[in-house]
Amino acid sequence: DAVNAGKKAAAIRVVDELVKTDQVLGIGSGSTIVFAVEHIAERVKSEGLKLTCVPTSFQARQLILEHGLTLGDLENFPKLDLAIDGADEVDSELNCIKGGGGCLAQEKVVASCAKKFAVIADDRKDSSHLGQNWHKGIPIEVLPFAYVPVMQKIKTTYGGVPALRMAQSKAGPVVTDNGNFLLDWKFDAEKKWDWNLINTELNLIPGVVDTGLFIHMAFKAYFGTSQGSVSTRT
Ligand code: DER
Repeated sequence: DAVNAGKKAAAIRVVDELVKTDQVLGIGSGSTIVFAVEHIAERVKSEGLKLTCVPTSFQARQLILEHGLTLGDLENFPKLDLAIDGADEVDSELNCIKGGGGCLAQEKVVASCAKKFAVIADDRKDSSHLGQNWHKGIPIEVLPFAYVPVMQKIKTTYGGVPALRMAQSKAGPVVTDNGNFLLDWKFDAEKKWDWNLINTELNLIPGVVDTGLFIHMAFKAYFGTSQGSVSTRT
C-alpha cells in the first residue's frame, strides 16, 4: 500500500547509496528496516557483498538470520561503518523520536557506535518539529521497579502525560528486549523544547535506561513517498 511504498523506496535508496562491501552494518528495528534488509540480501546475492550485520533487537537478529546475512555483535565489532534504522518522527534538524517499536535502547547504542547513522522512513515521519505528526509521546525505557517515581518526576518537571506502555498480546506492561518497561511521555508539542537538554536531563533521572530522543545522531534521513520517490535531508 501507499505507506509501504514509501518505506520500501527509502530503504532501497539508502542501501544502494551507502552499503558497500566489507562494511559492518547496524541493523535497526521496526517495519521499514525489513525492506532494507531484503534489499541488502538481494545485493549480497547479486554482487557478492561481504557484510557483517549487528542487530538492535531480537527482531533485527531474526531478520539478519532469516536473510542469511552474517550476524555480528558489539563485542566483536564495537565500531560500525554504518547504522540504518527507522524513526517515528524526524524534525528539520534531523532529531528523531524513536522507540515506537520499543527497541530504542539497543538502537541508540548501535547508532552511537557507527561512523554514520542513516534514518529511513515514509514521508509521514517528515516533520518540522517533534510532536507535529507523532502523537504517541516520547518512549523512555525504565527499570521496572522505578517506573512510578520516574513517571512522577517527569510529570512534575516537564508536565504532559507519561504513561506506562501496556502490551497488546500479553497481560500487563510491554517488557523490552532488555527486560525493562517503557513509558510514553505525551508532551506539549506547542512548546519550544531544547531536546538536547531534555534528553540529557531525562537520562539523569535514576531509573531511566534511555530515551527515544536521538539528538544530533543522524547524518542523513531518507523519506519515501507513496509514488516511490525519495527526498533526503542532511
Ligand atoms: O522503535 C523504533 O525505534 C523503530 O525504529 C520505529 O521508530 C520505526 O518503526 P517503523 O519503521 O515500523 O515505522
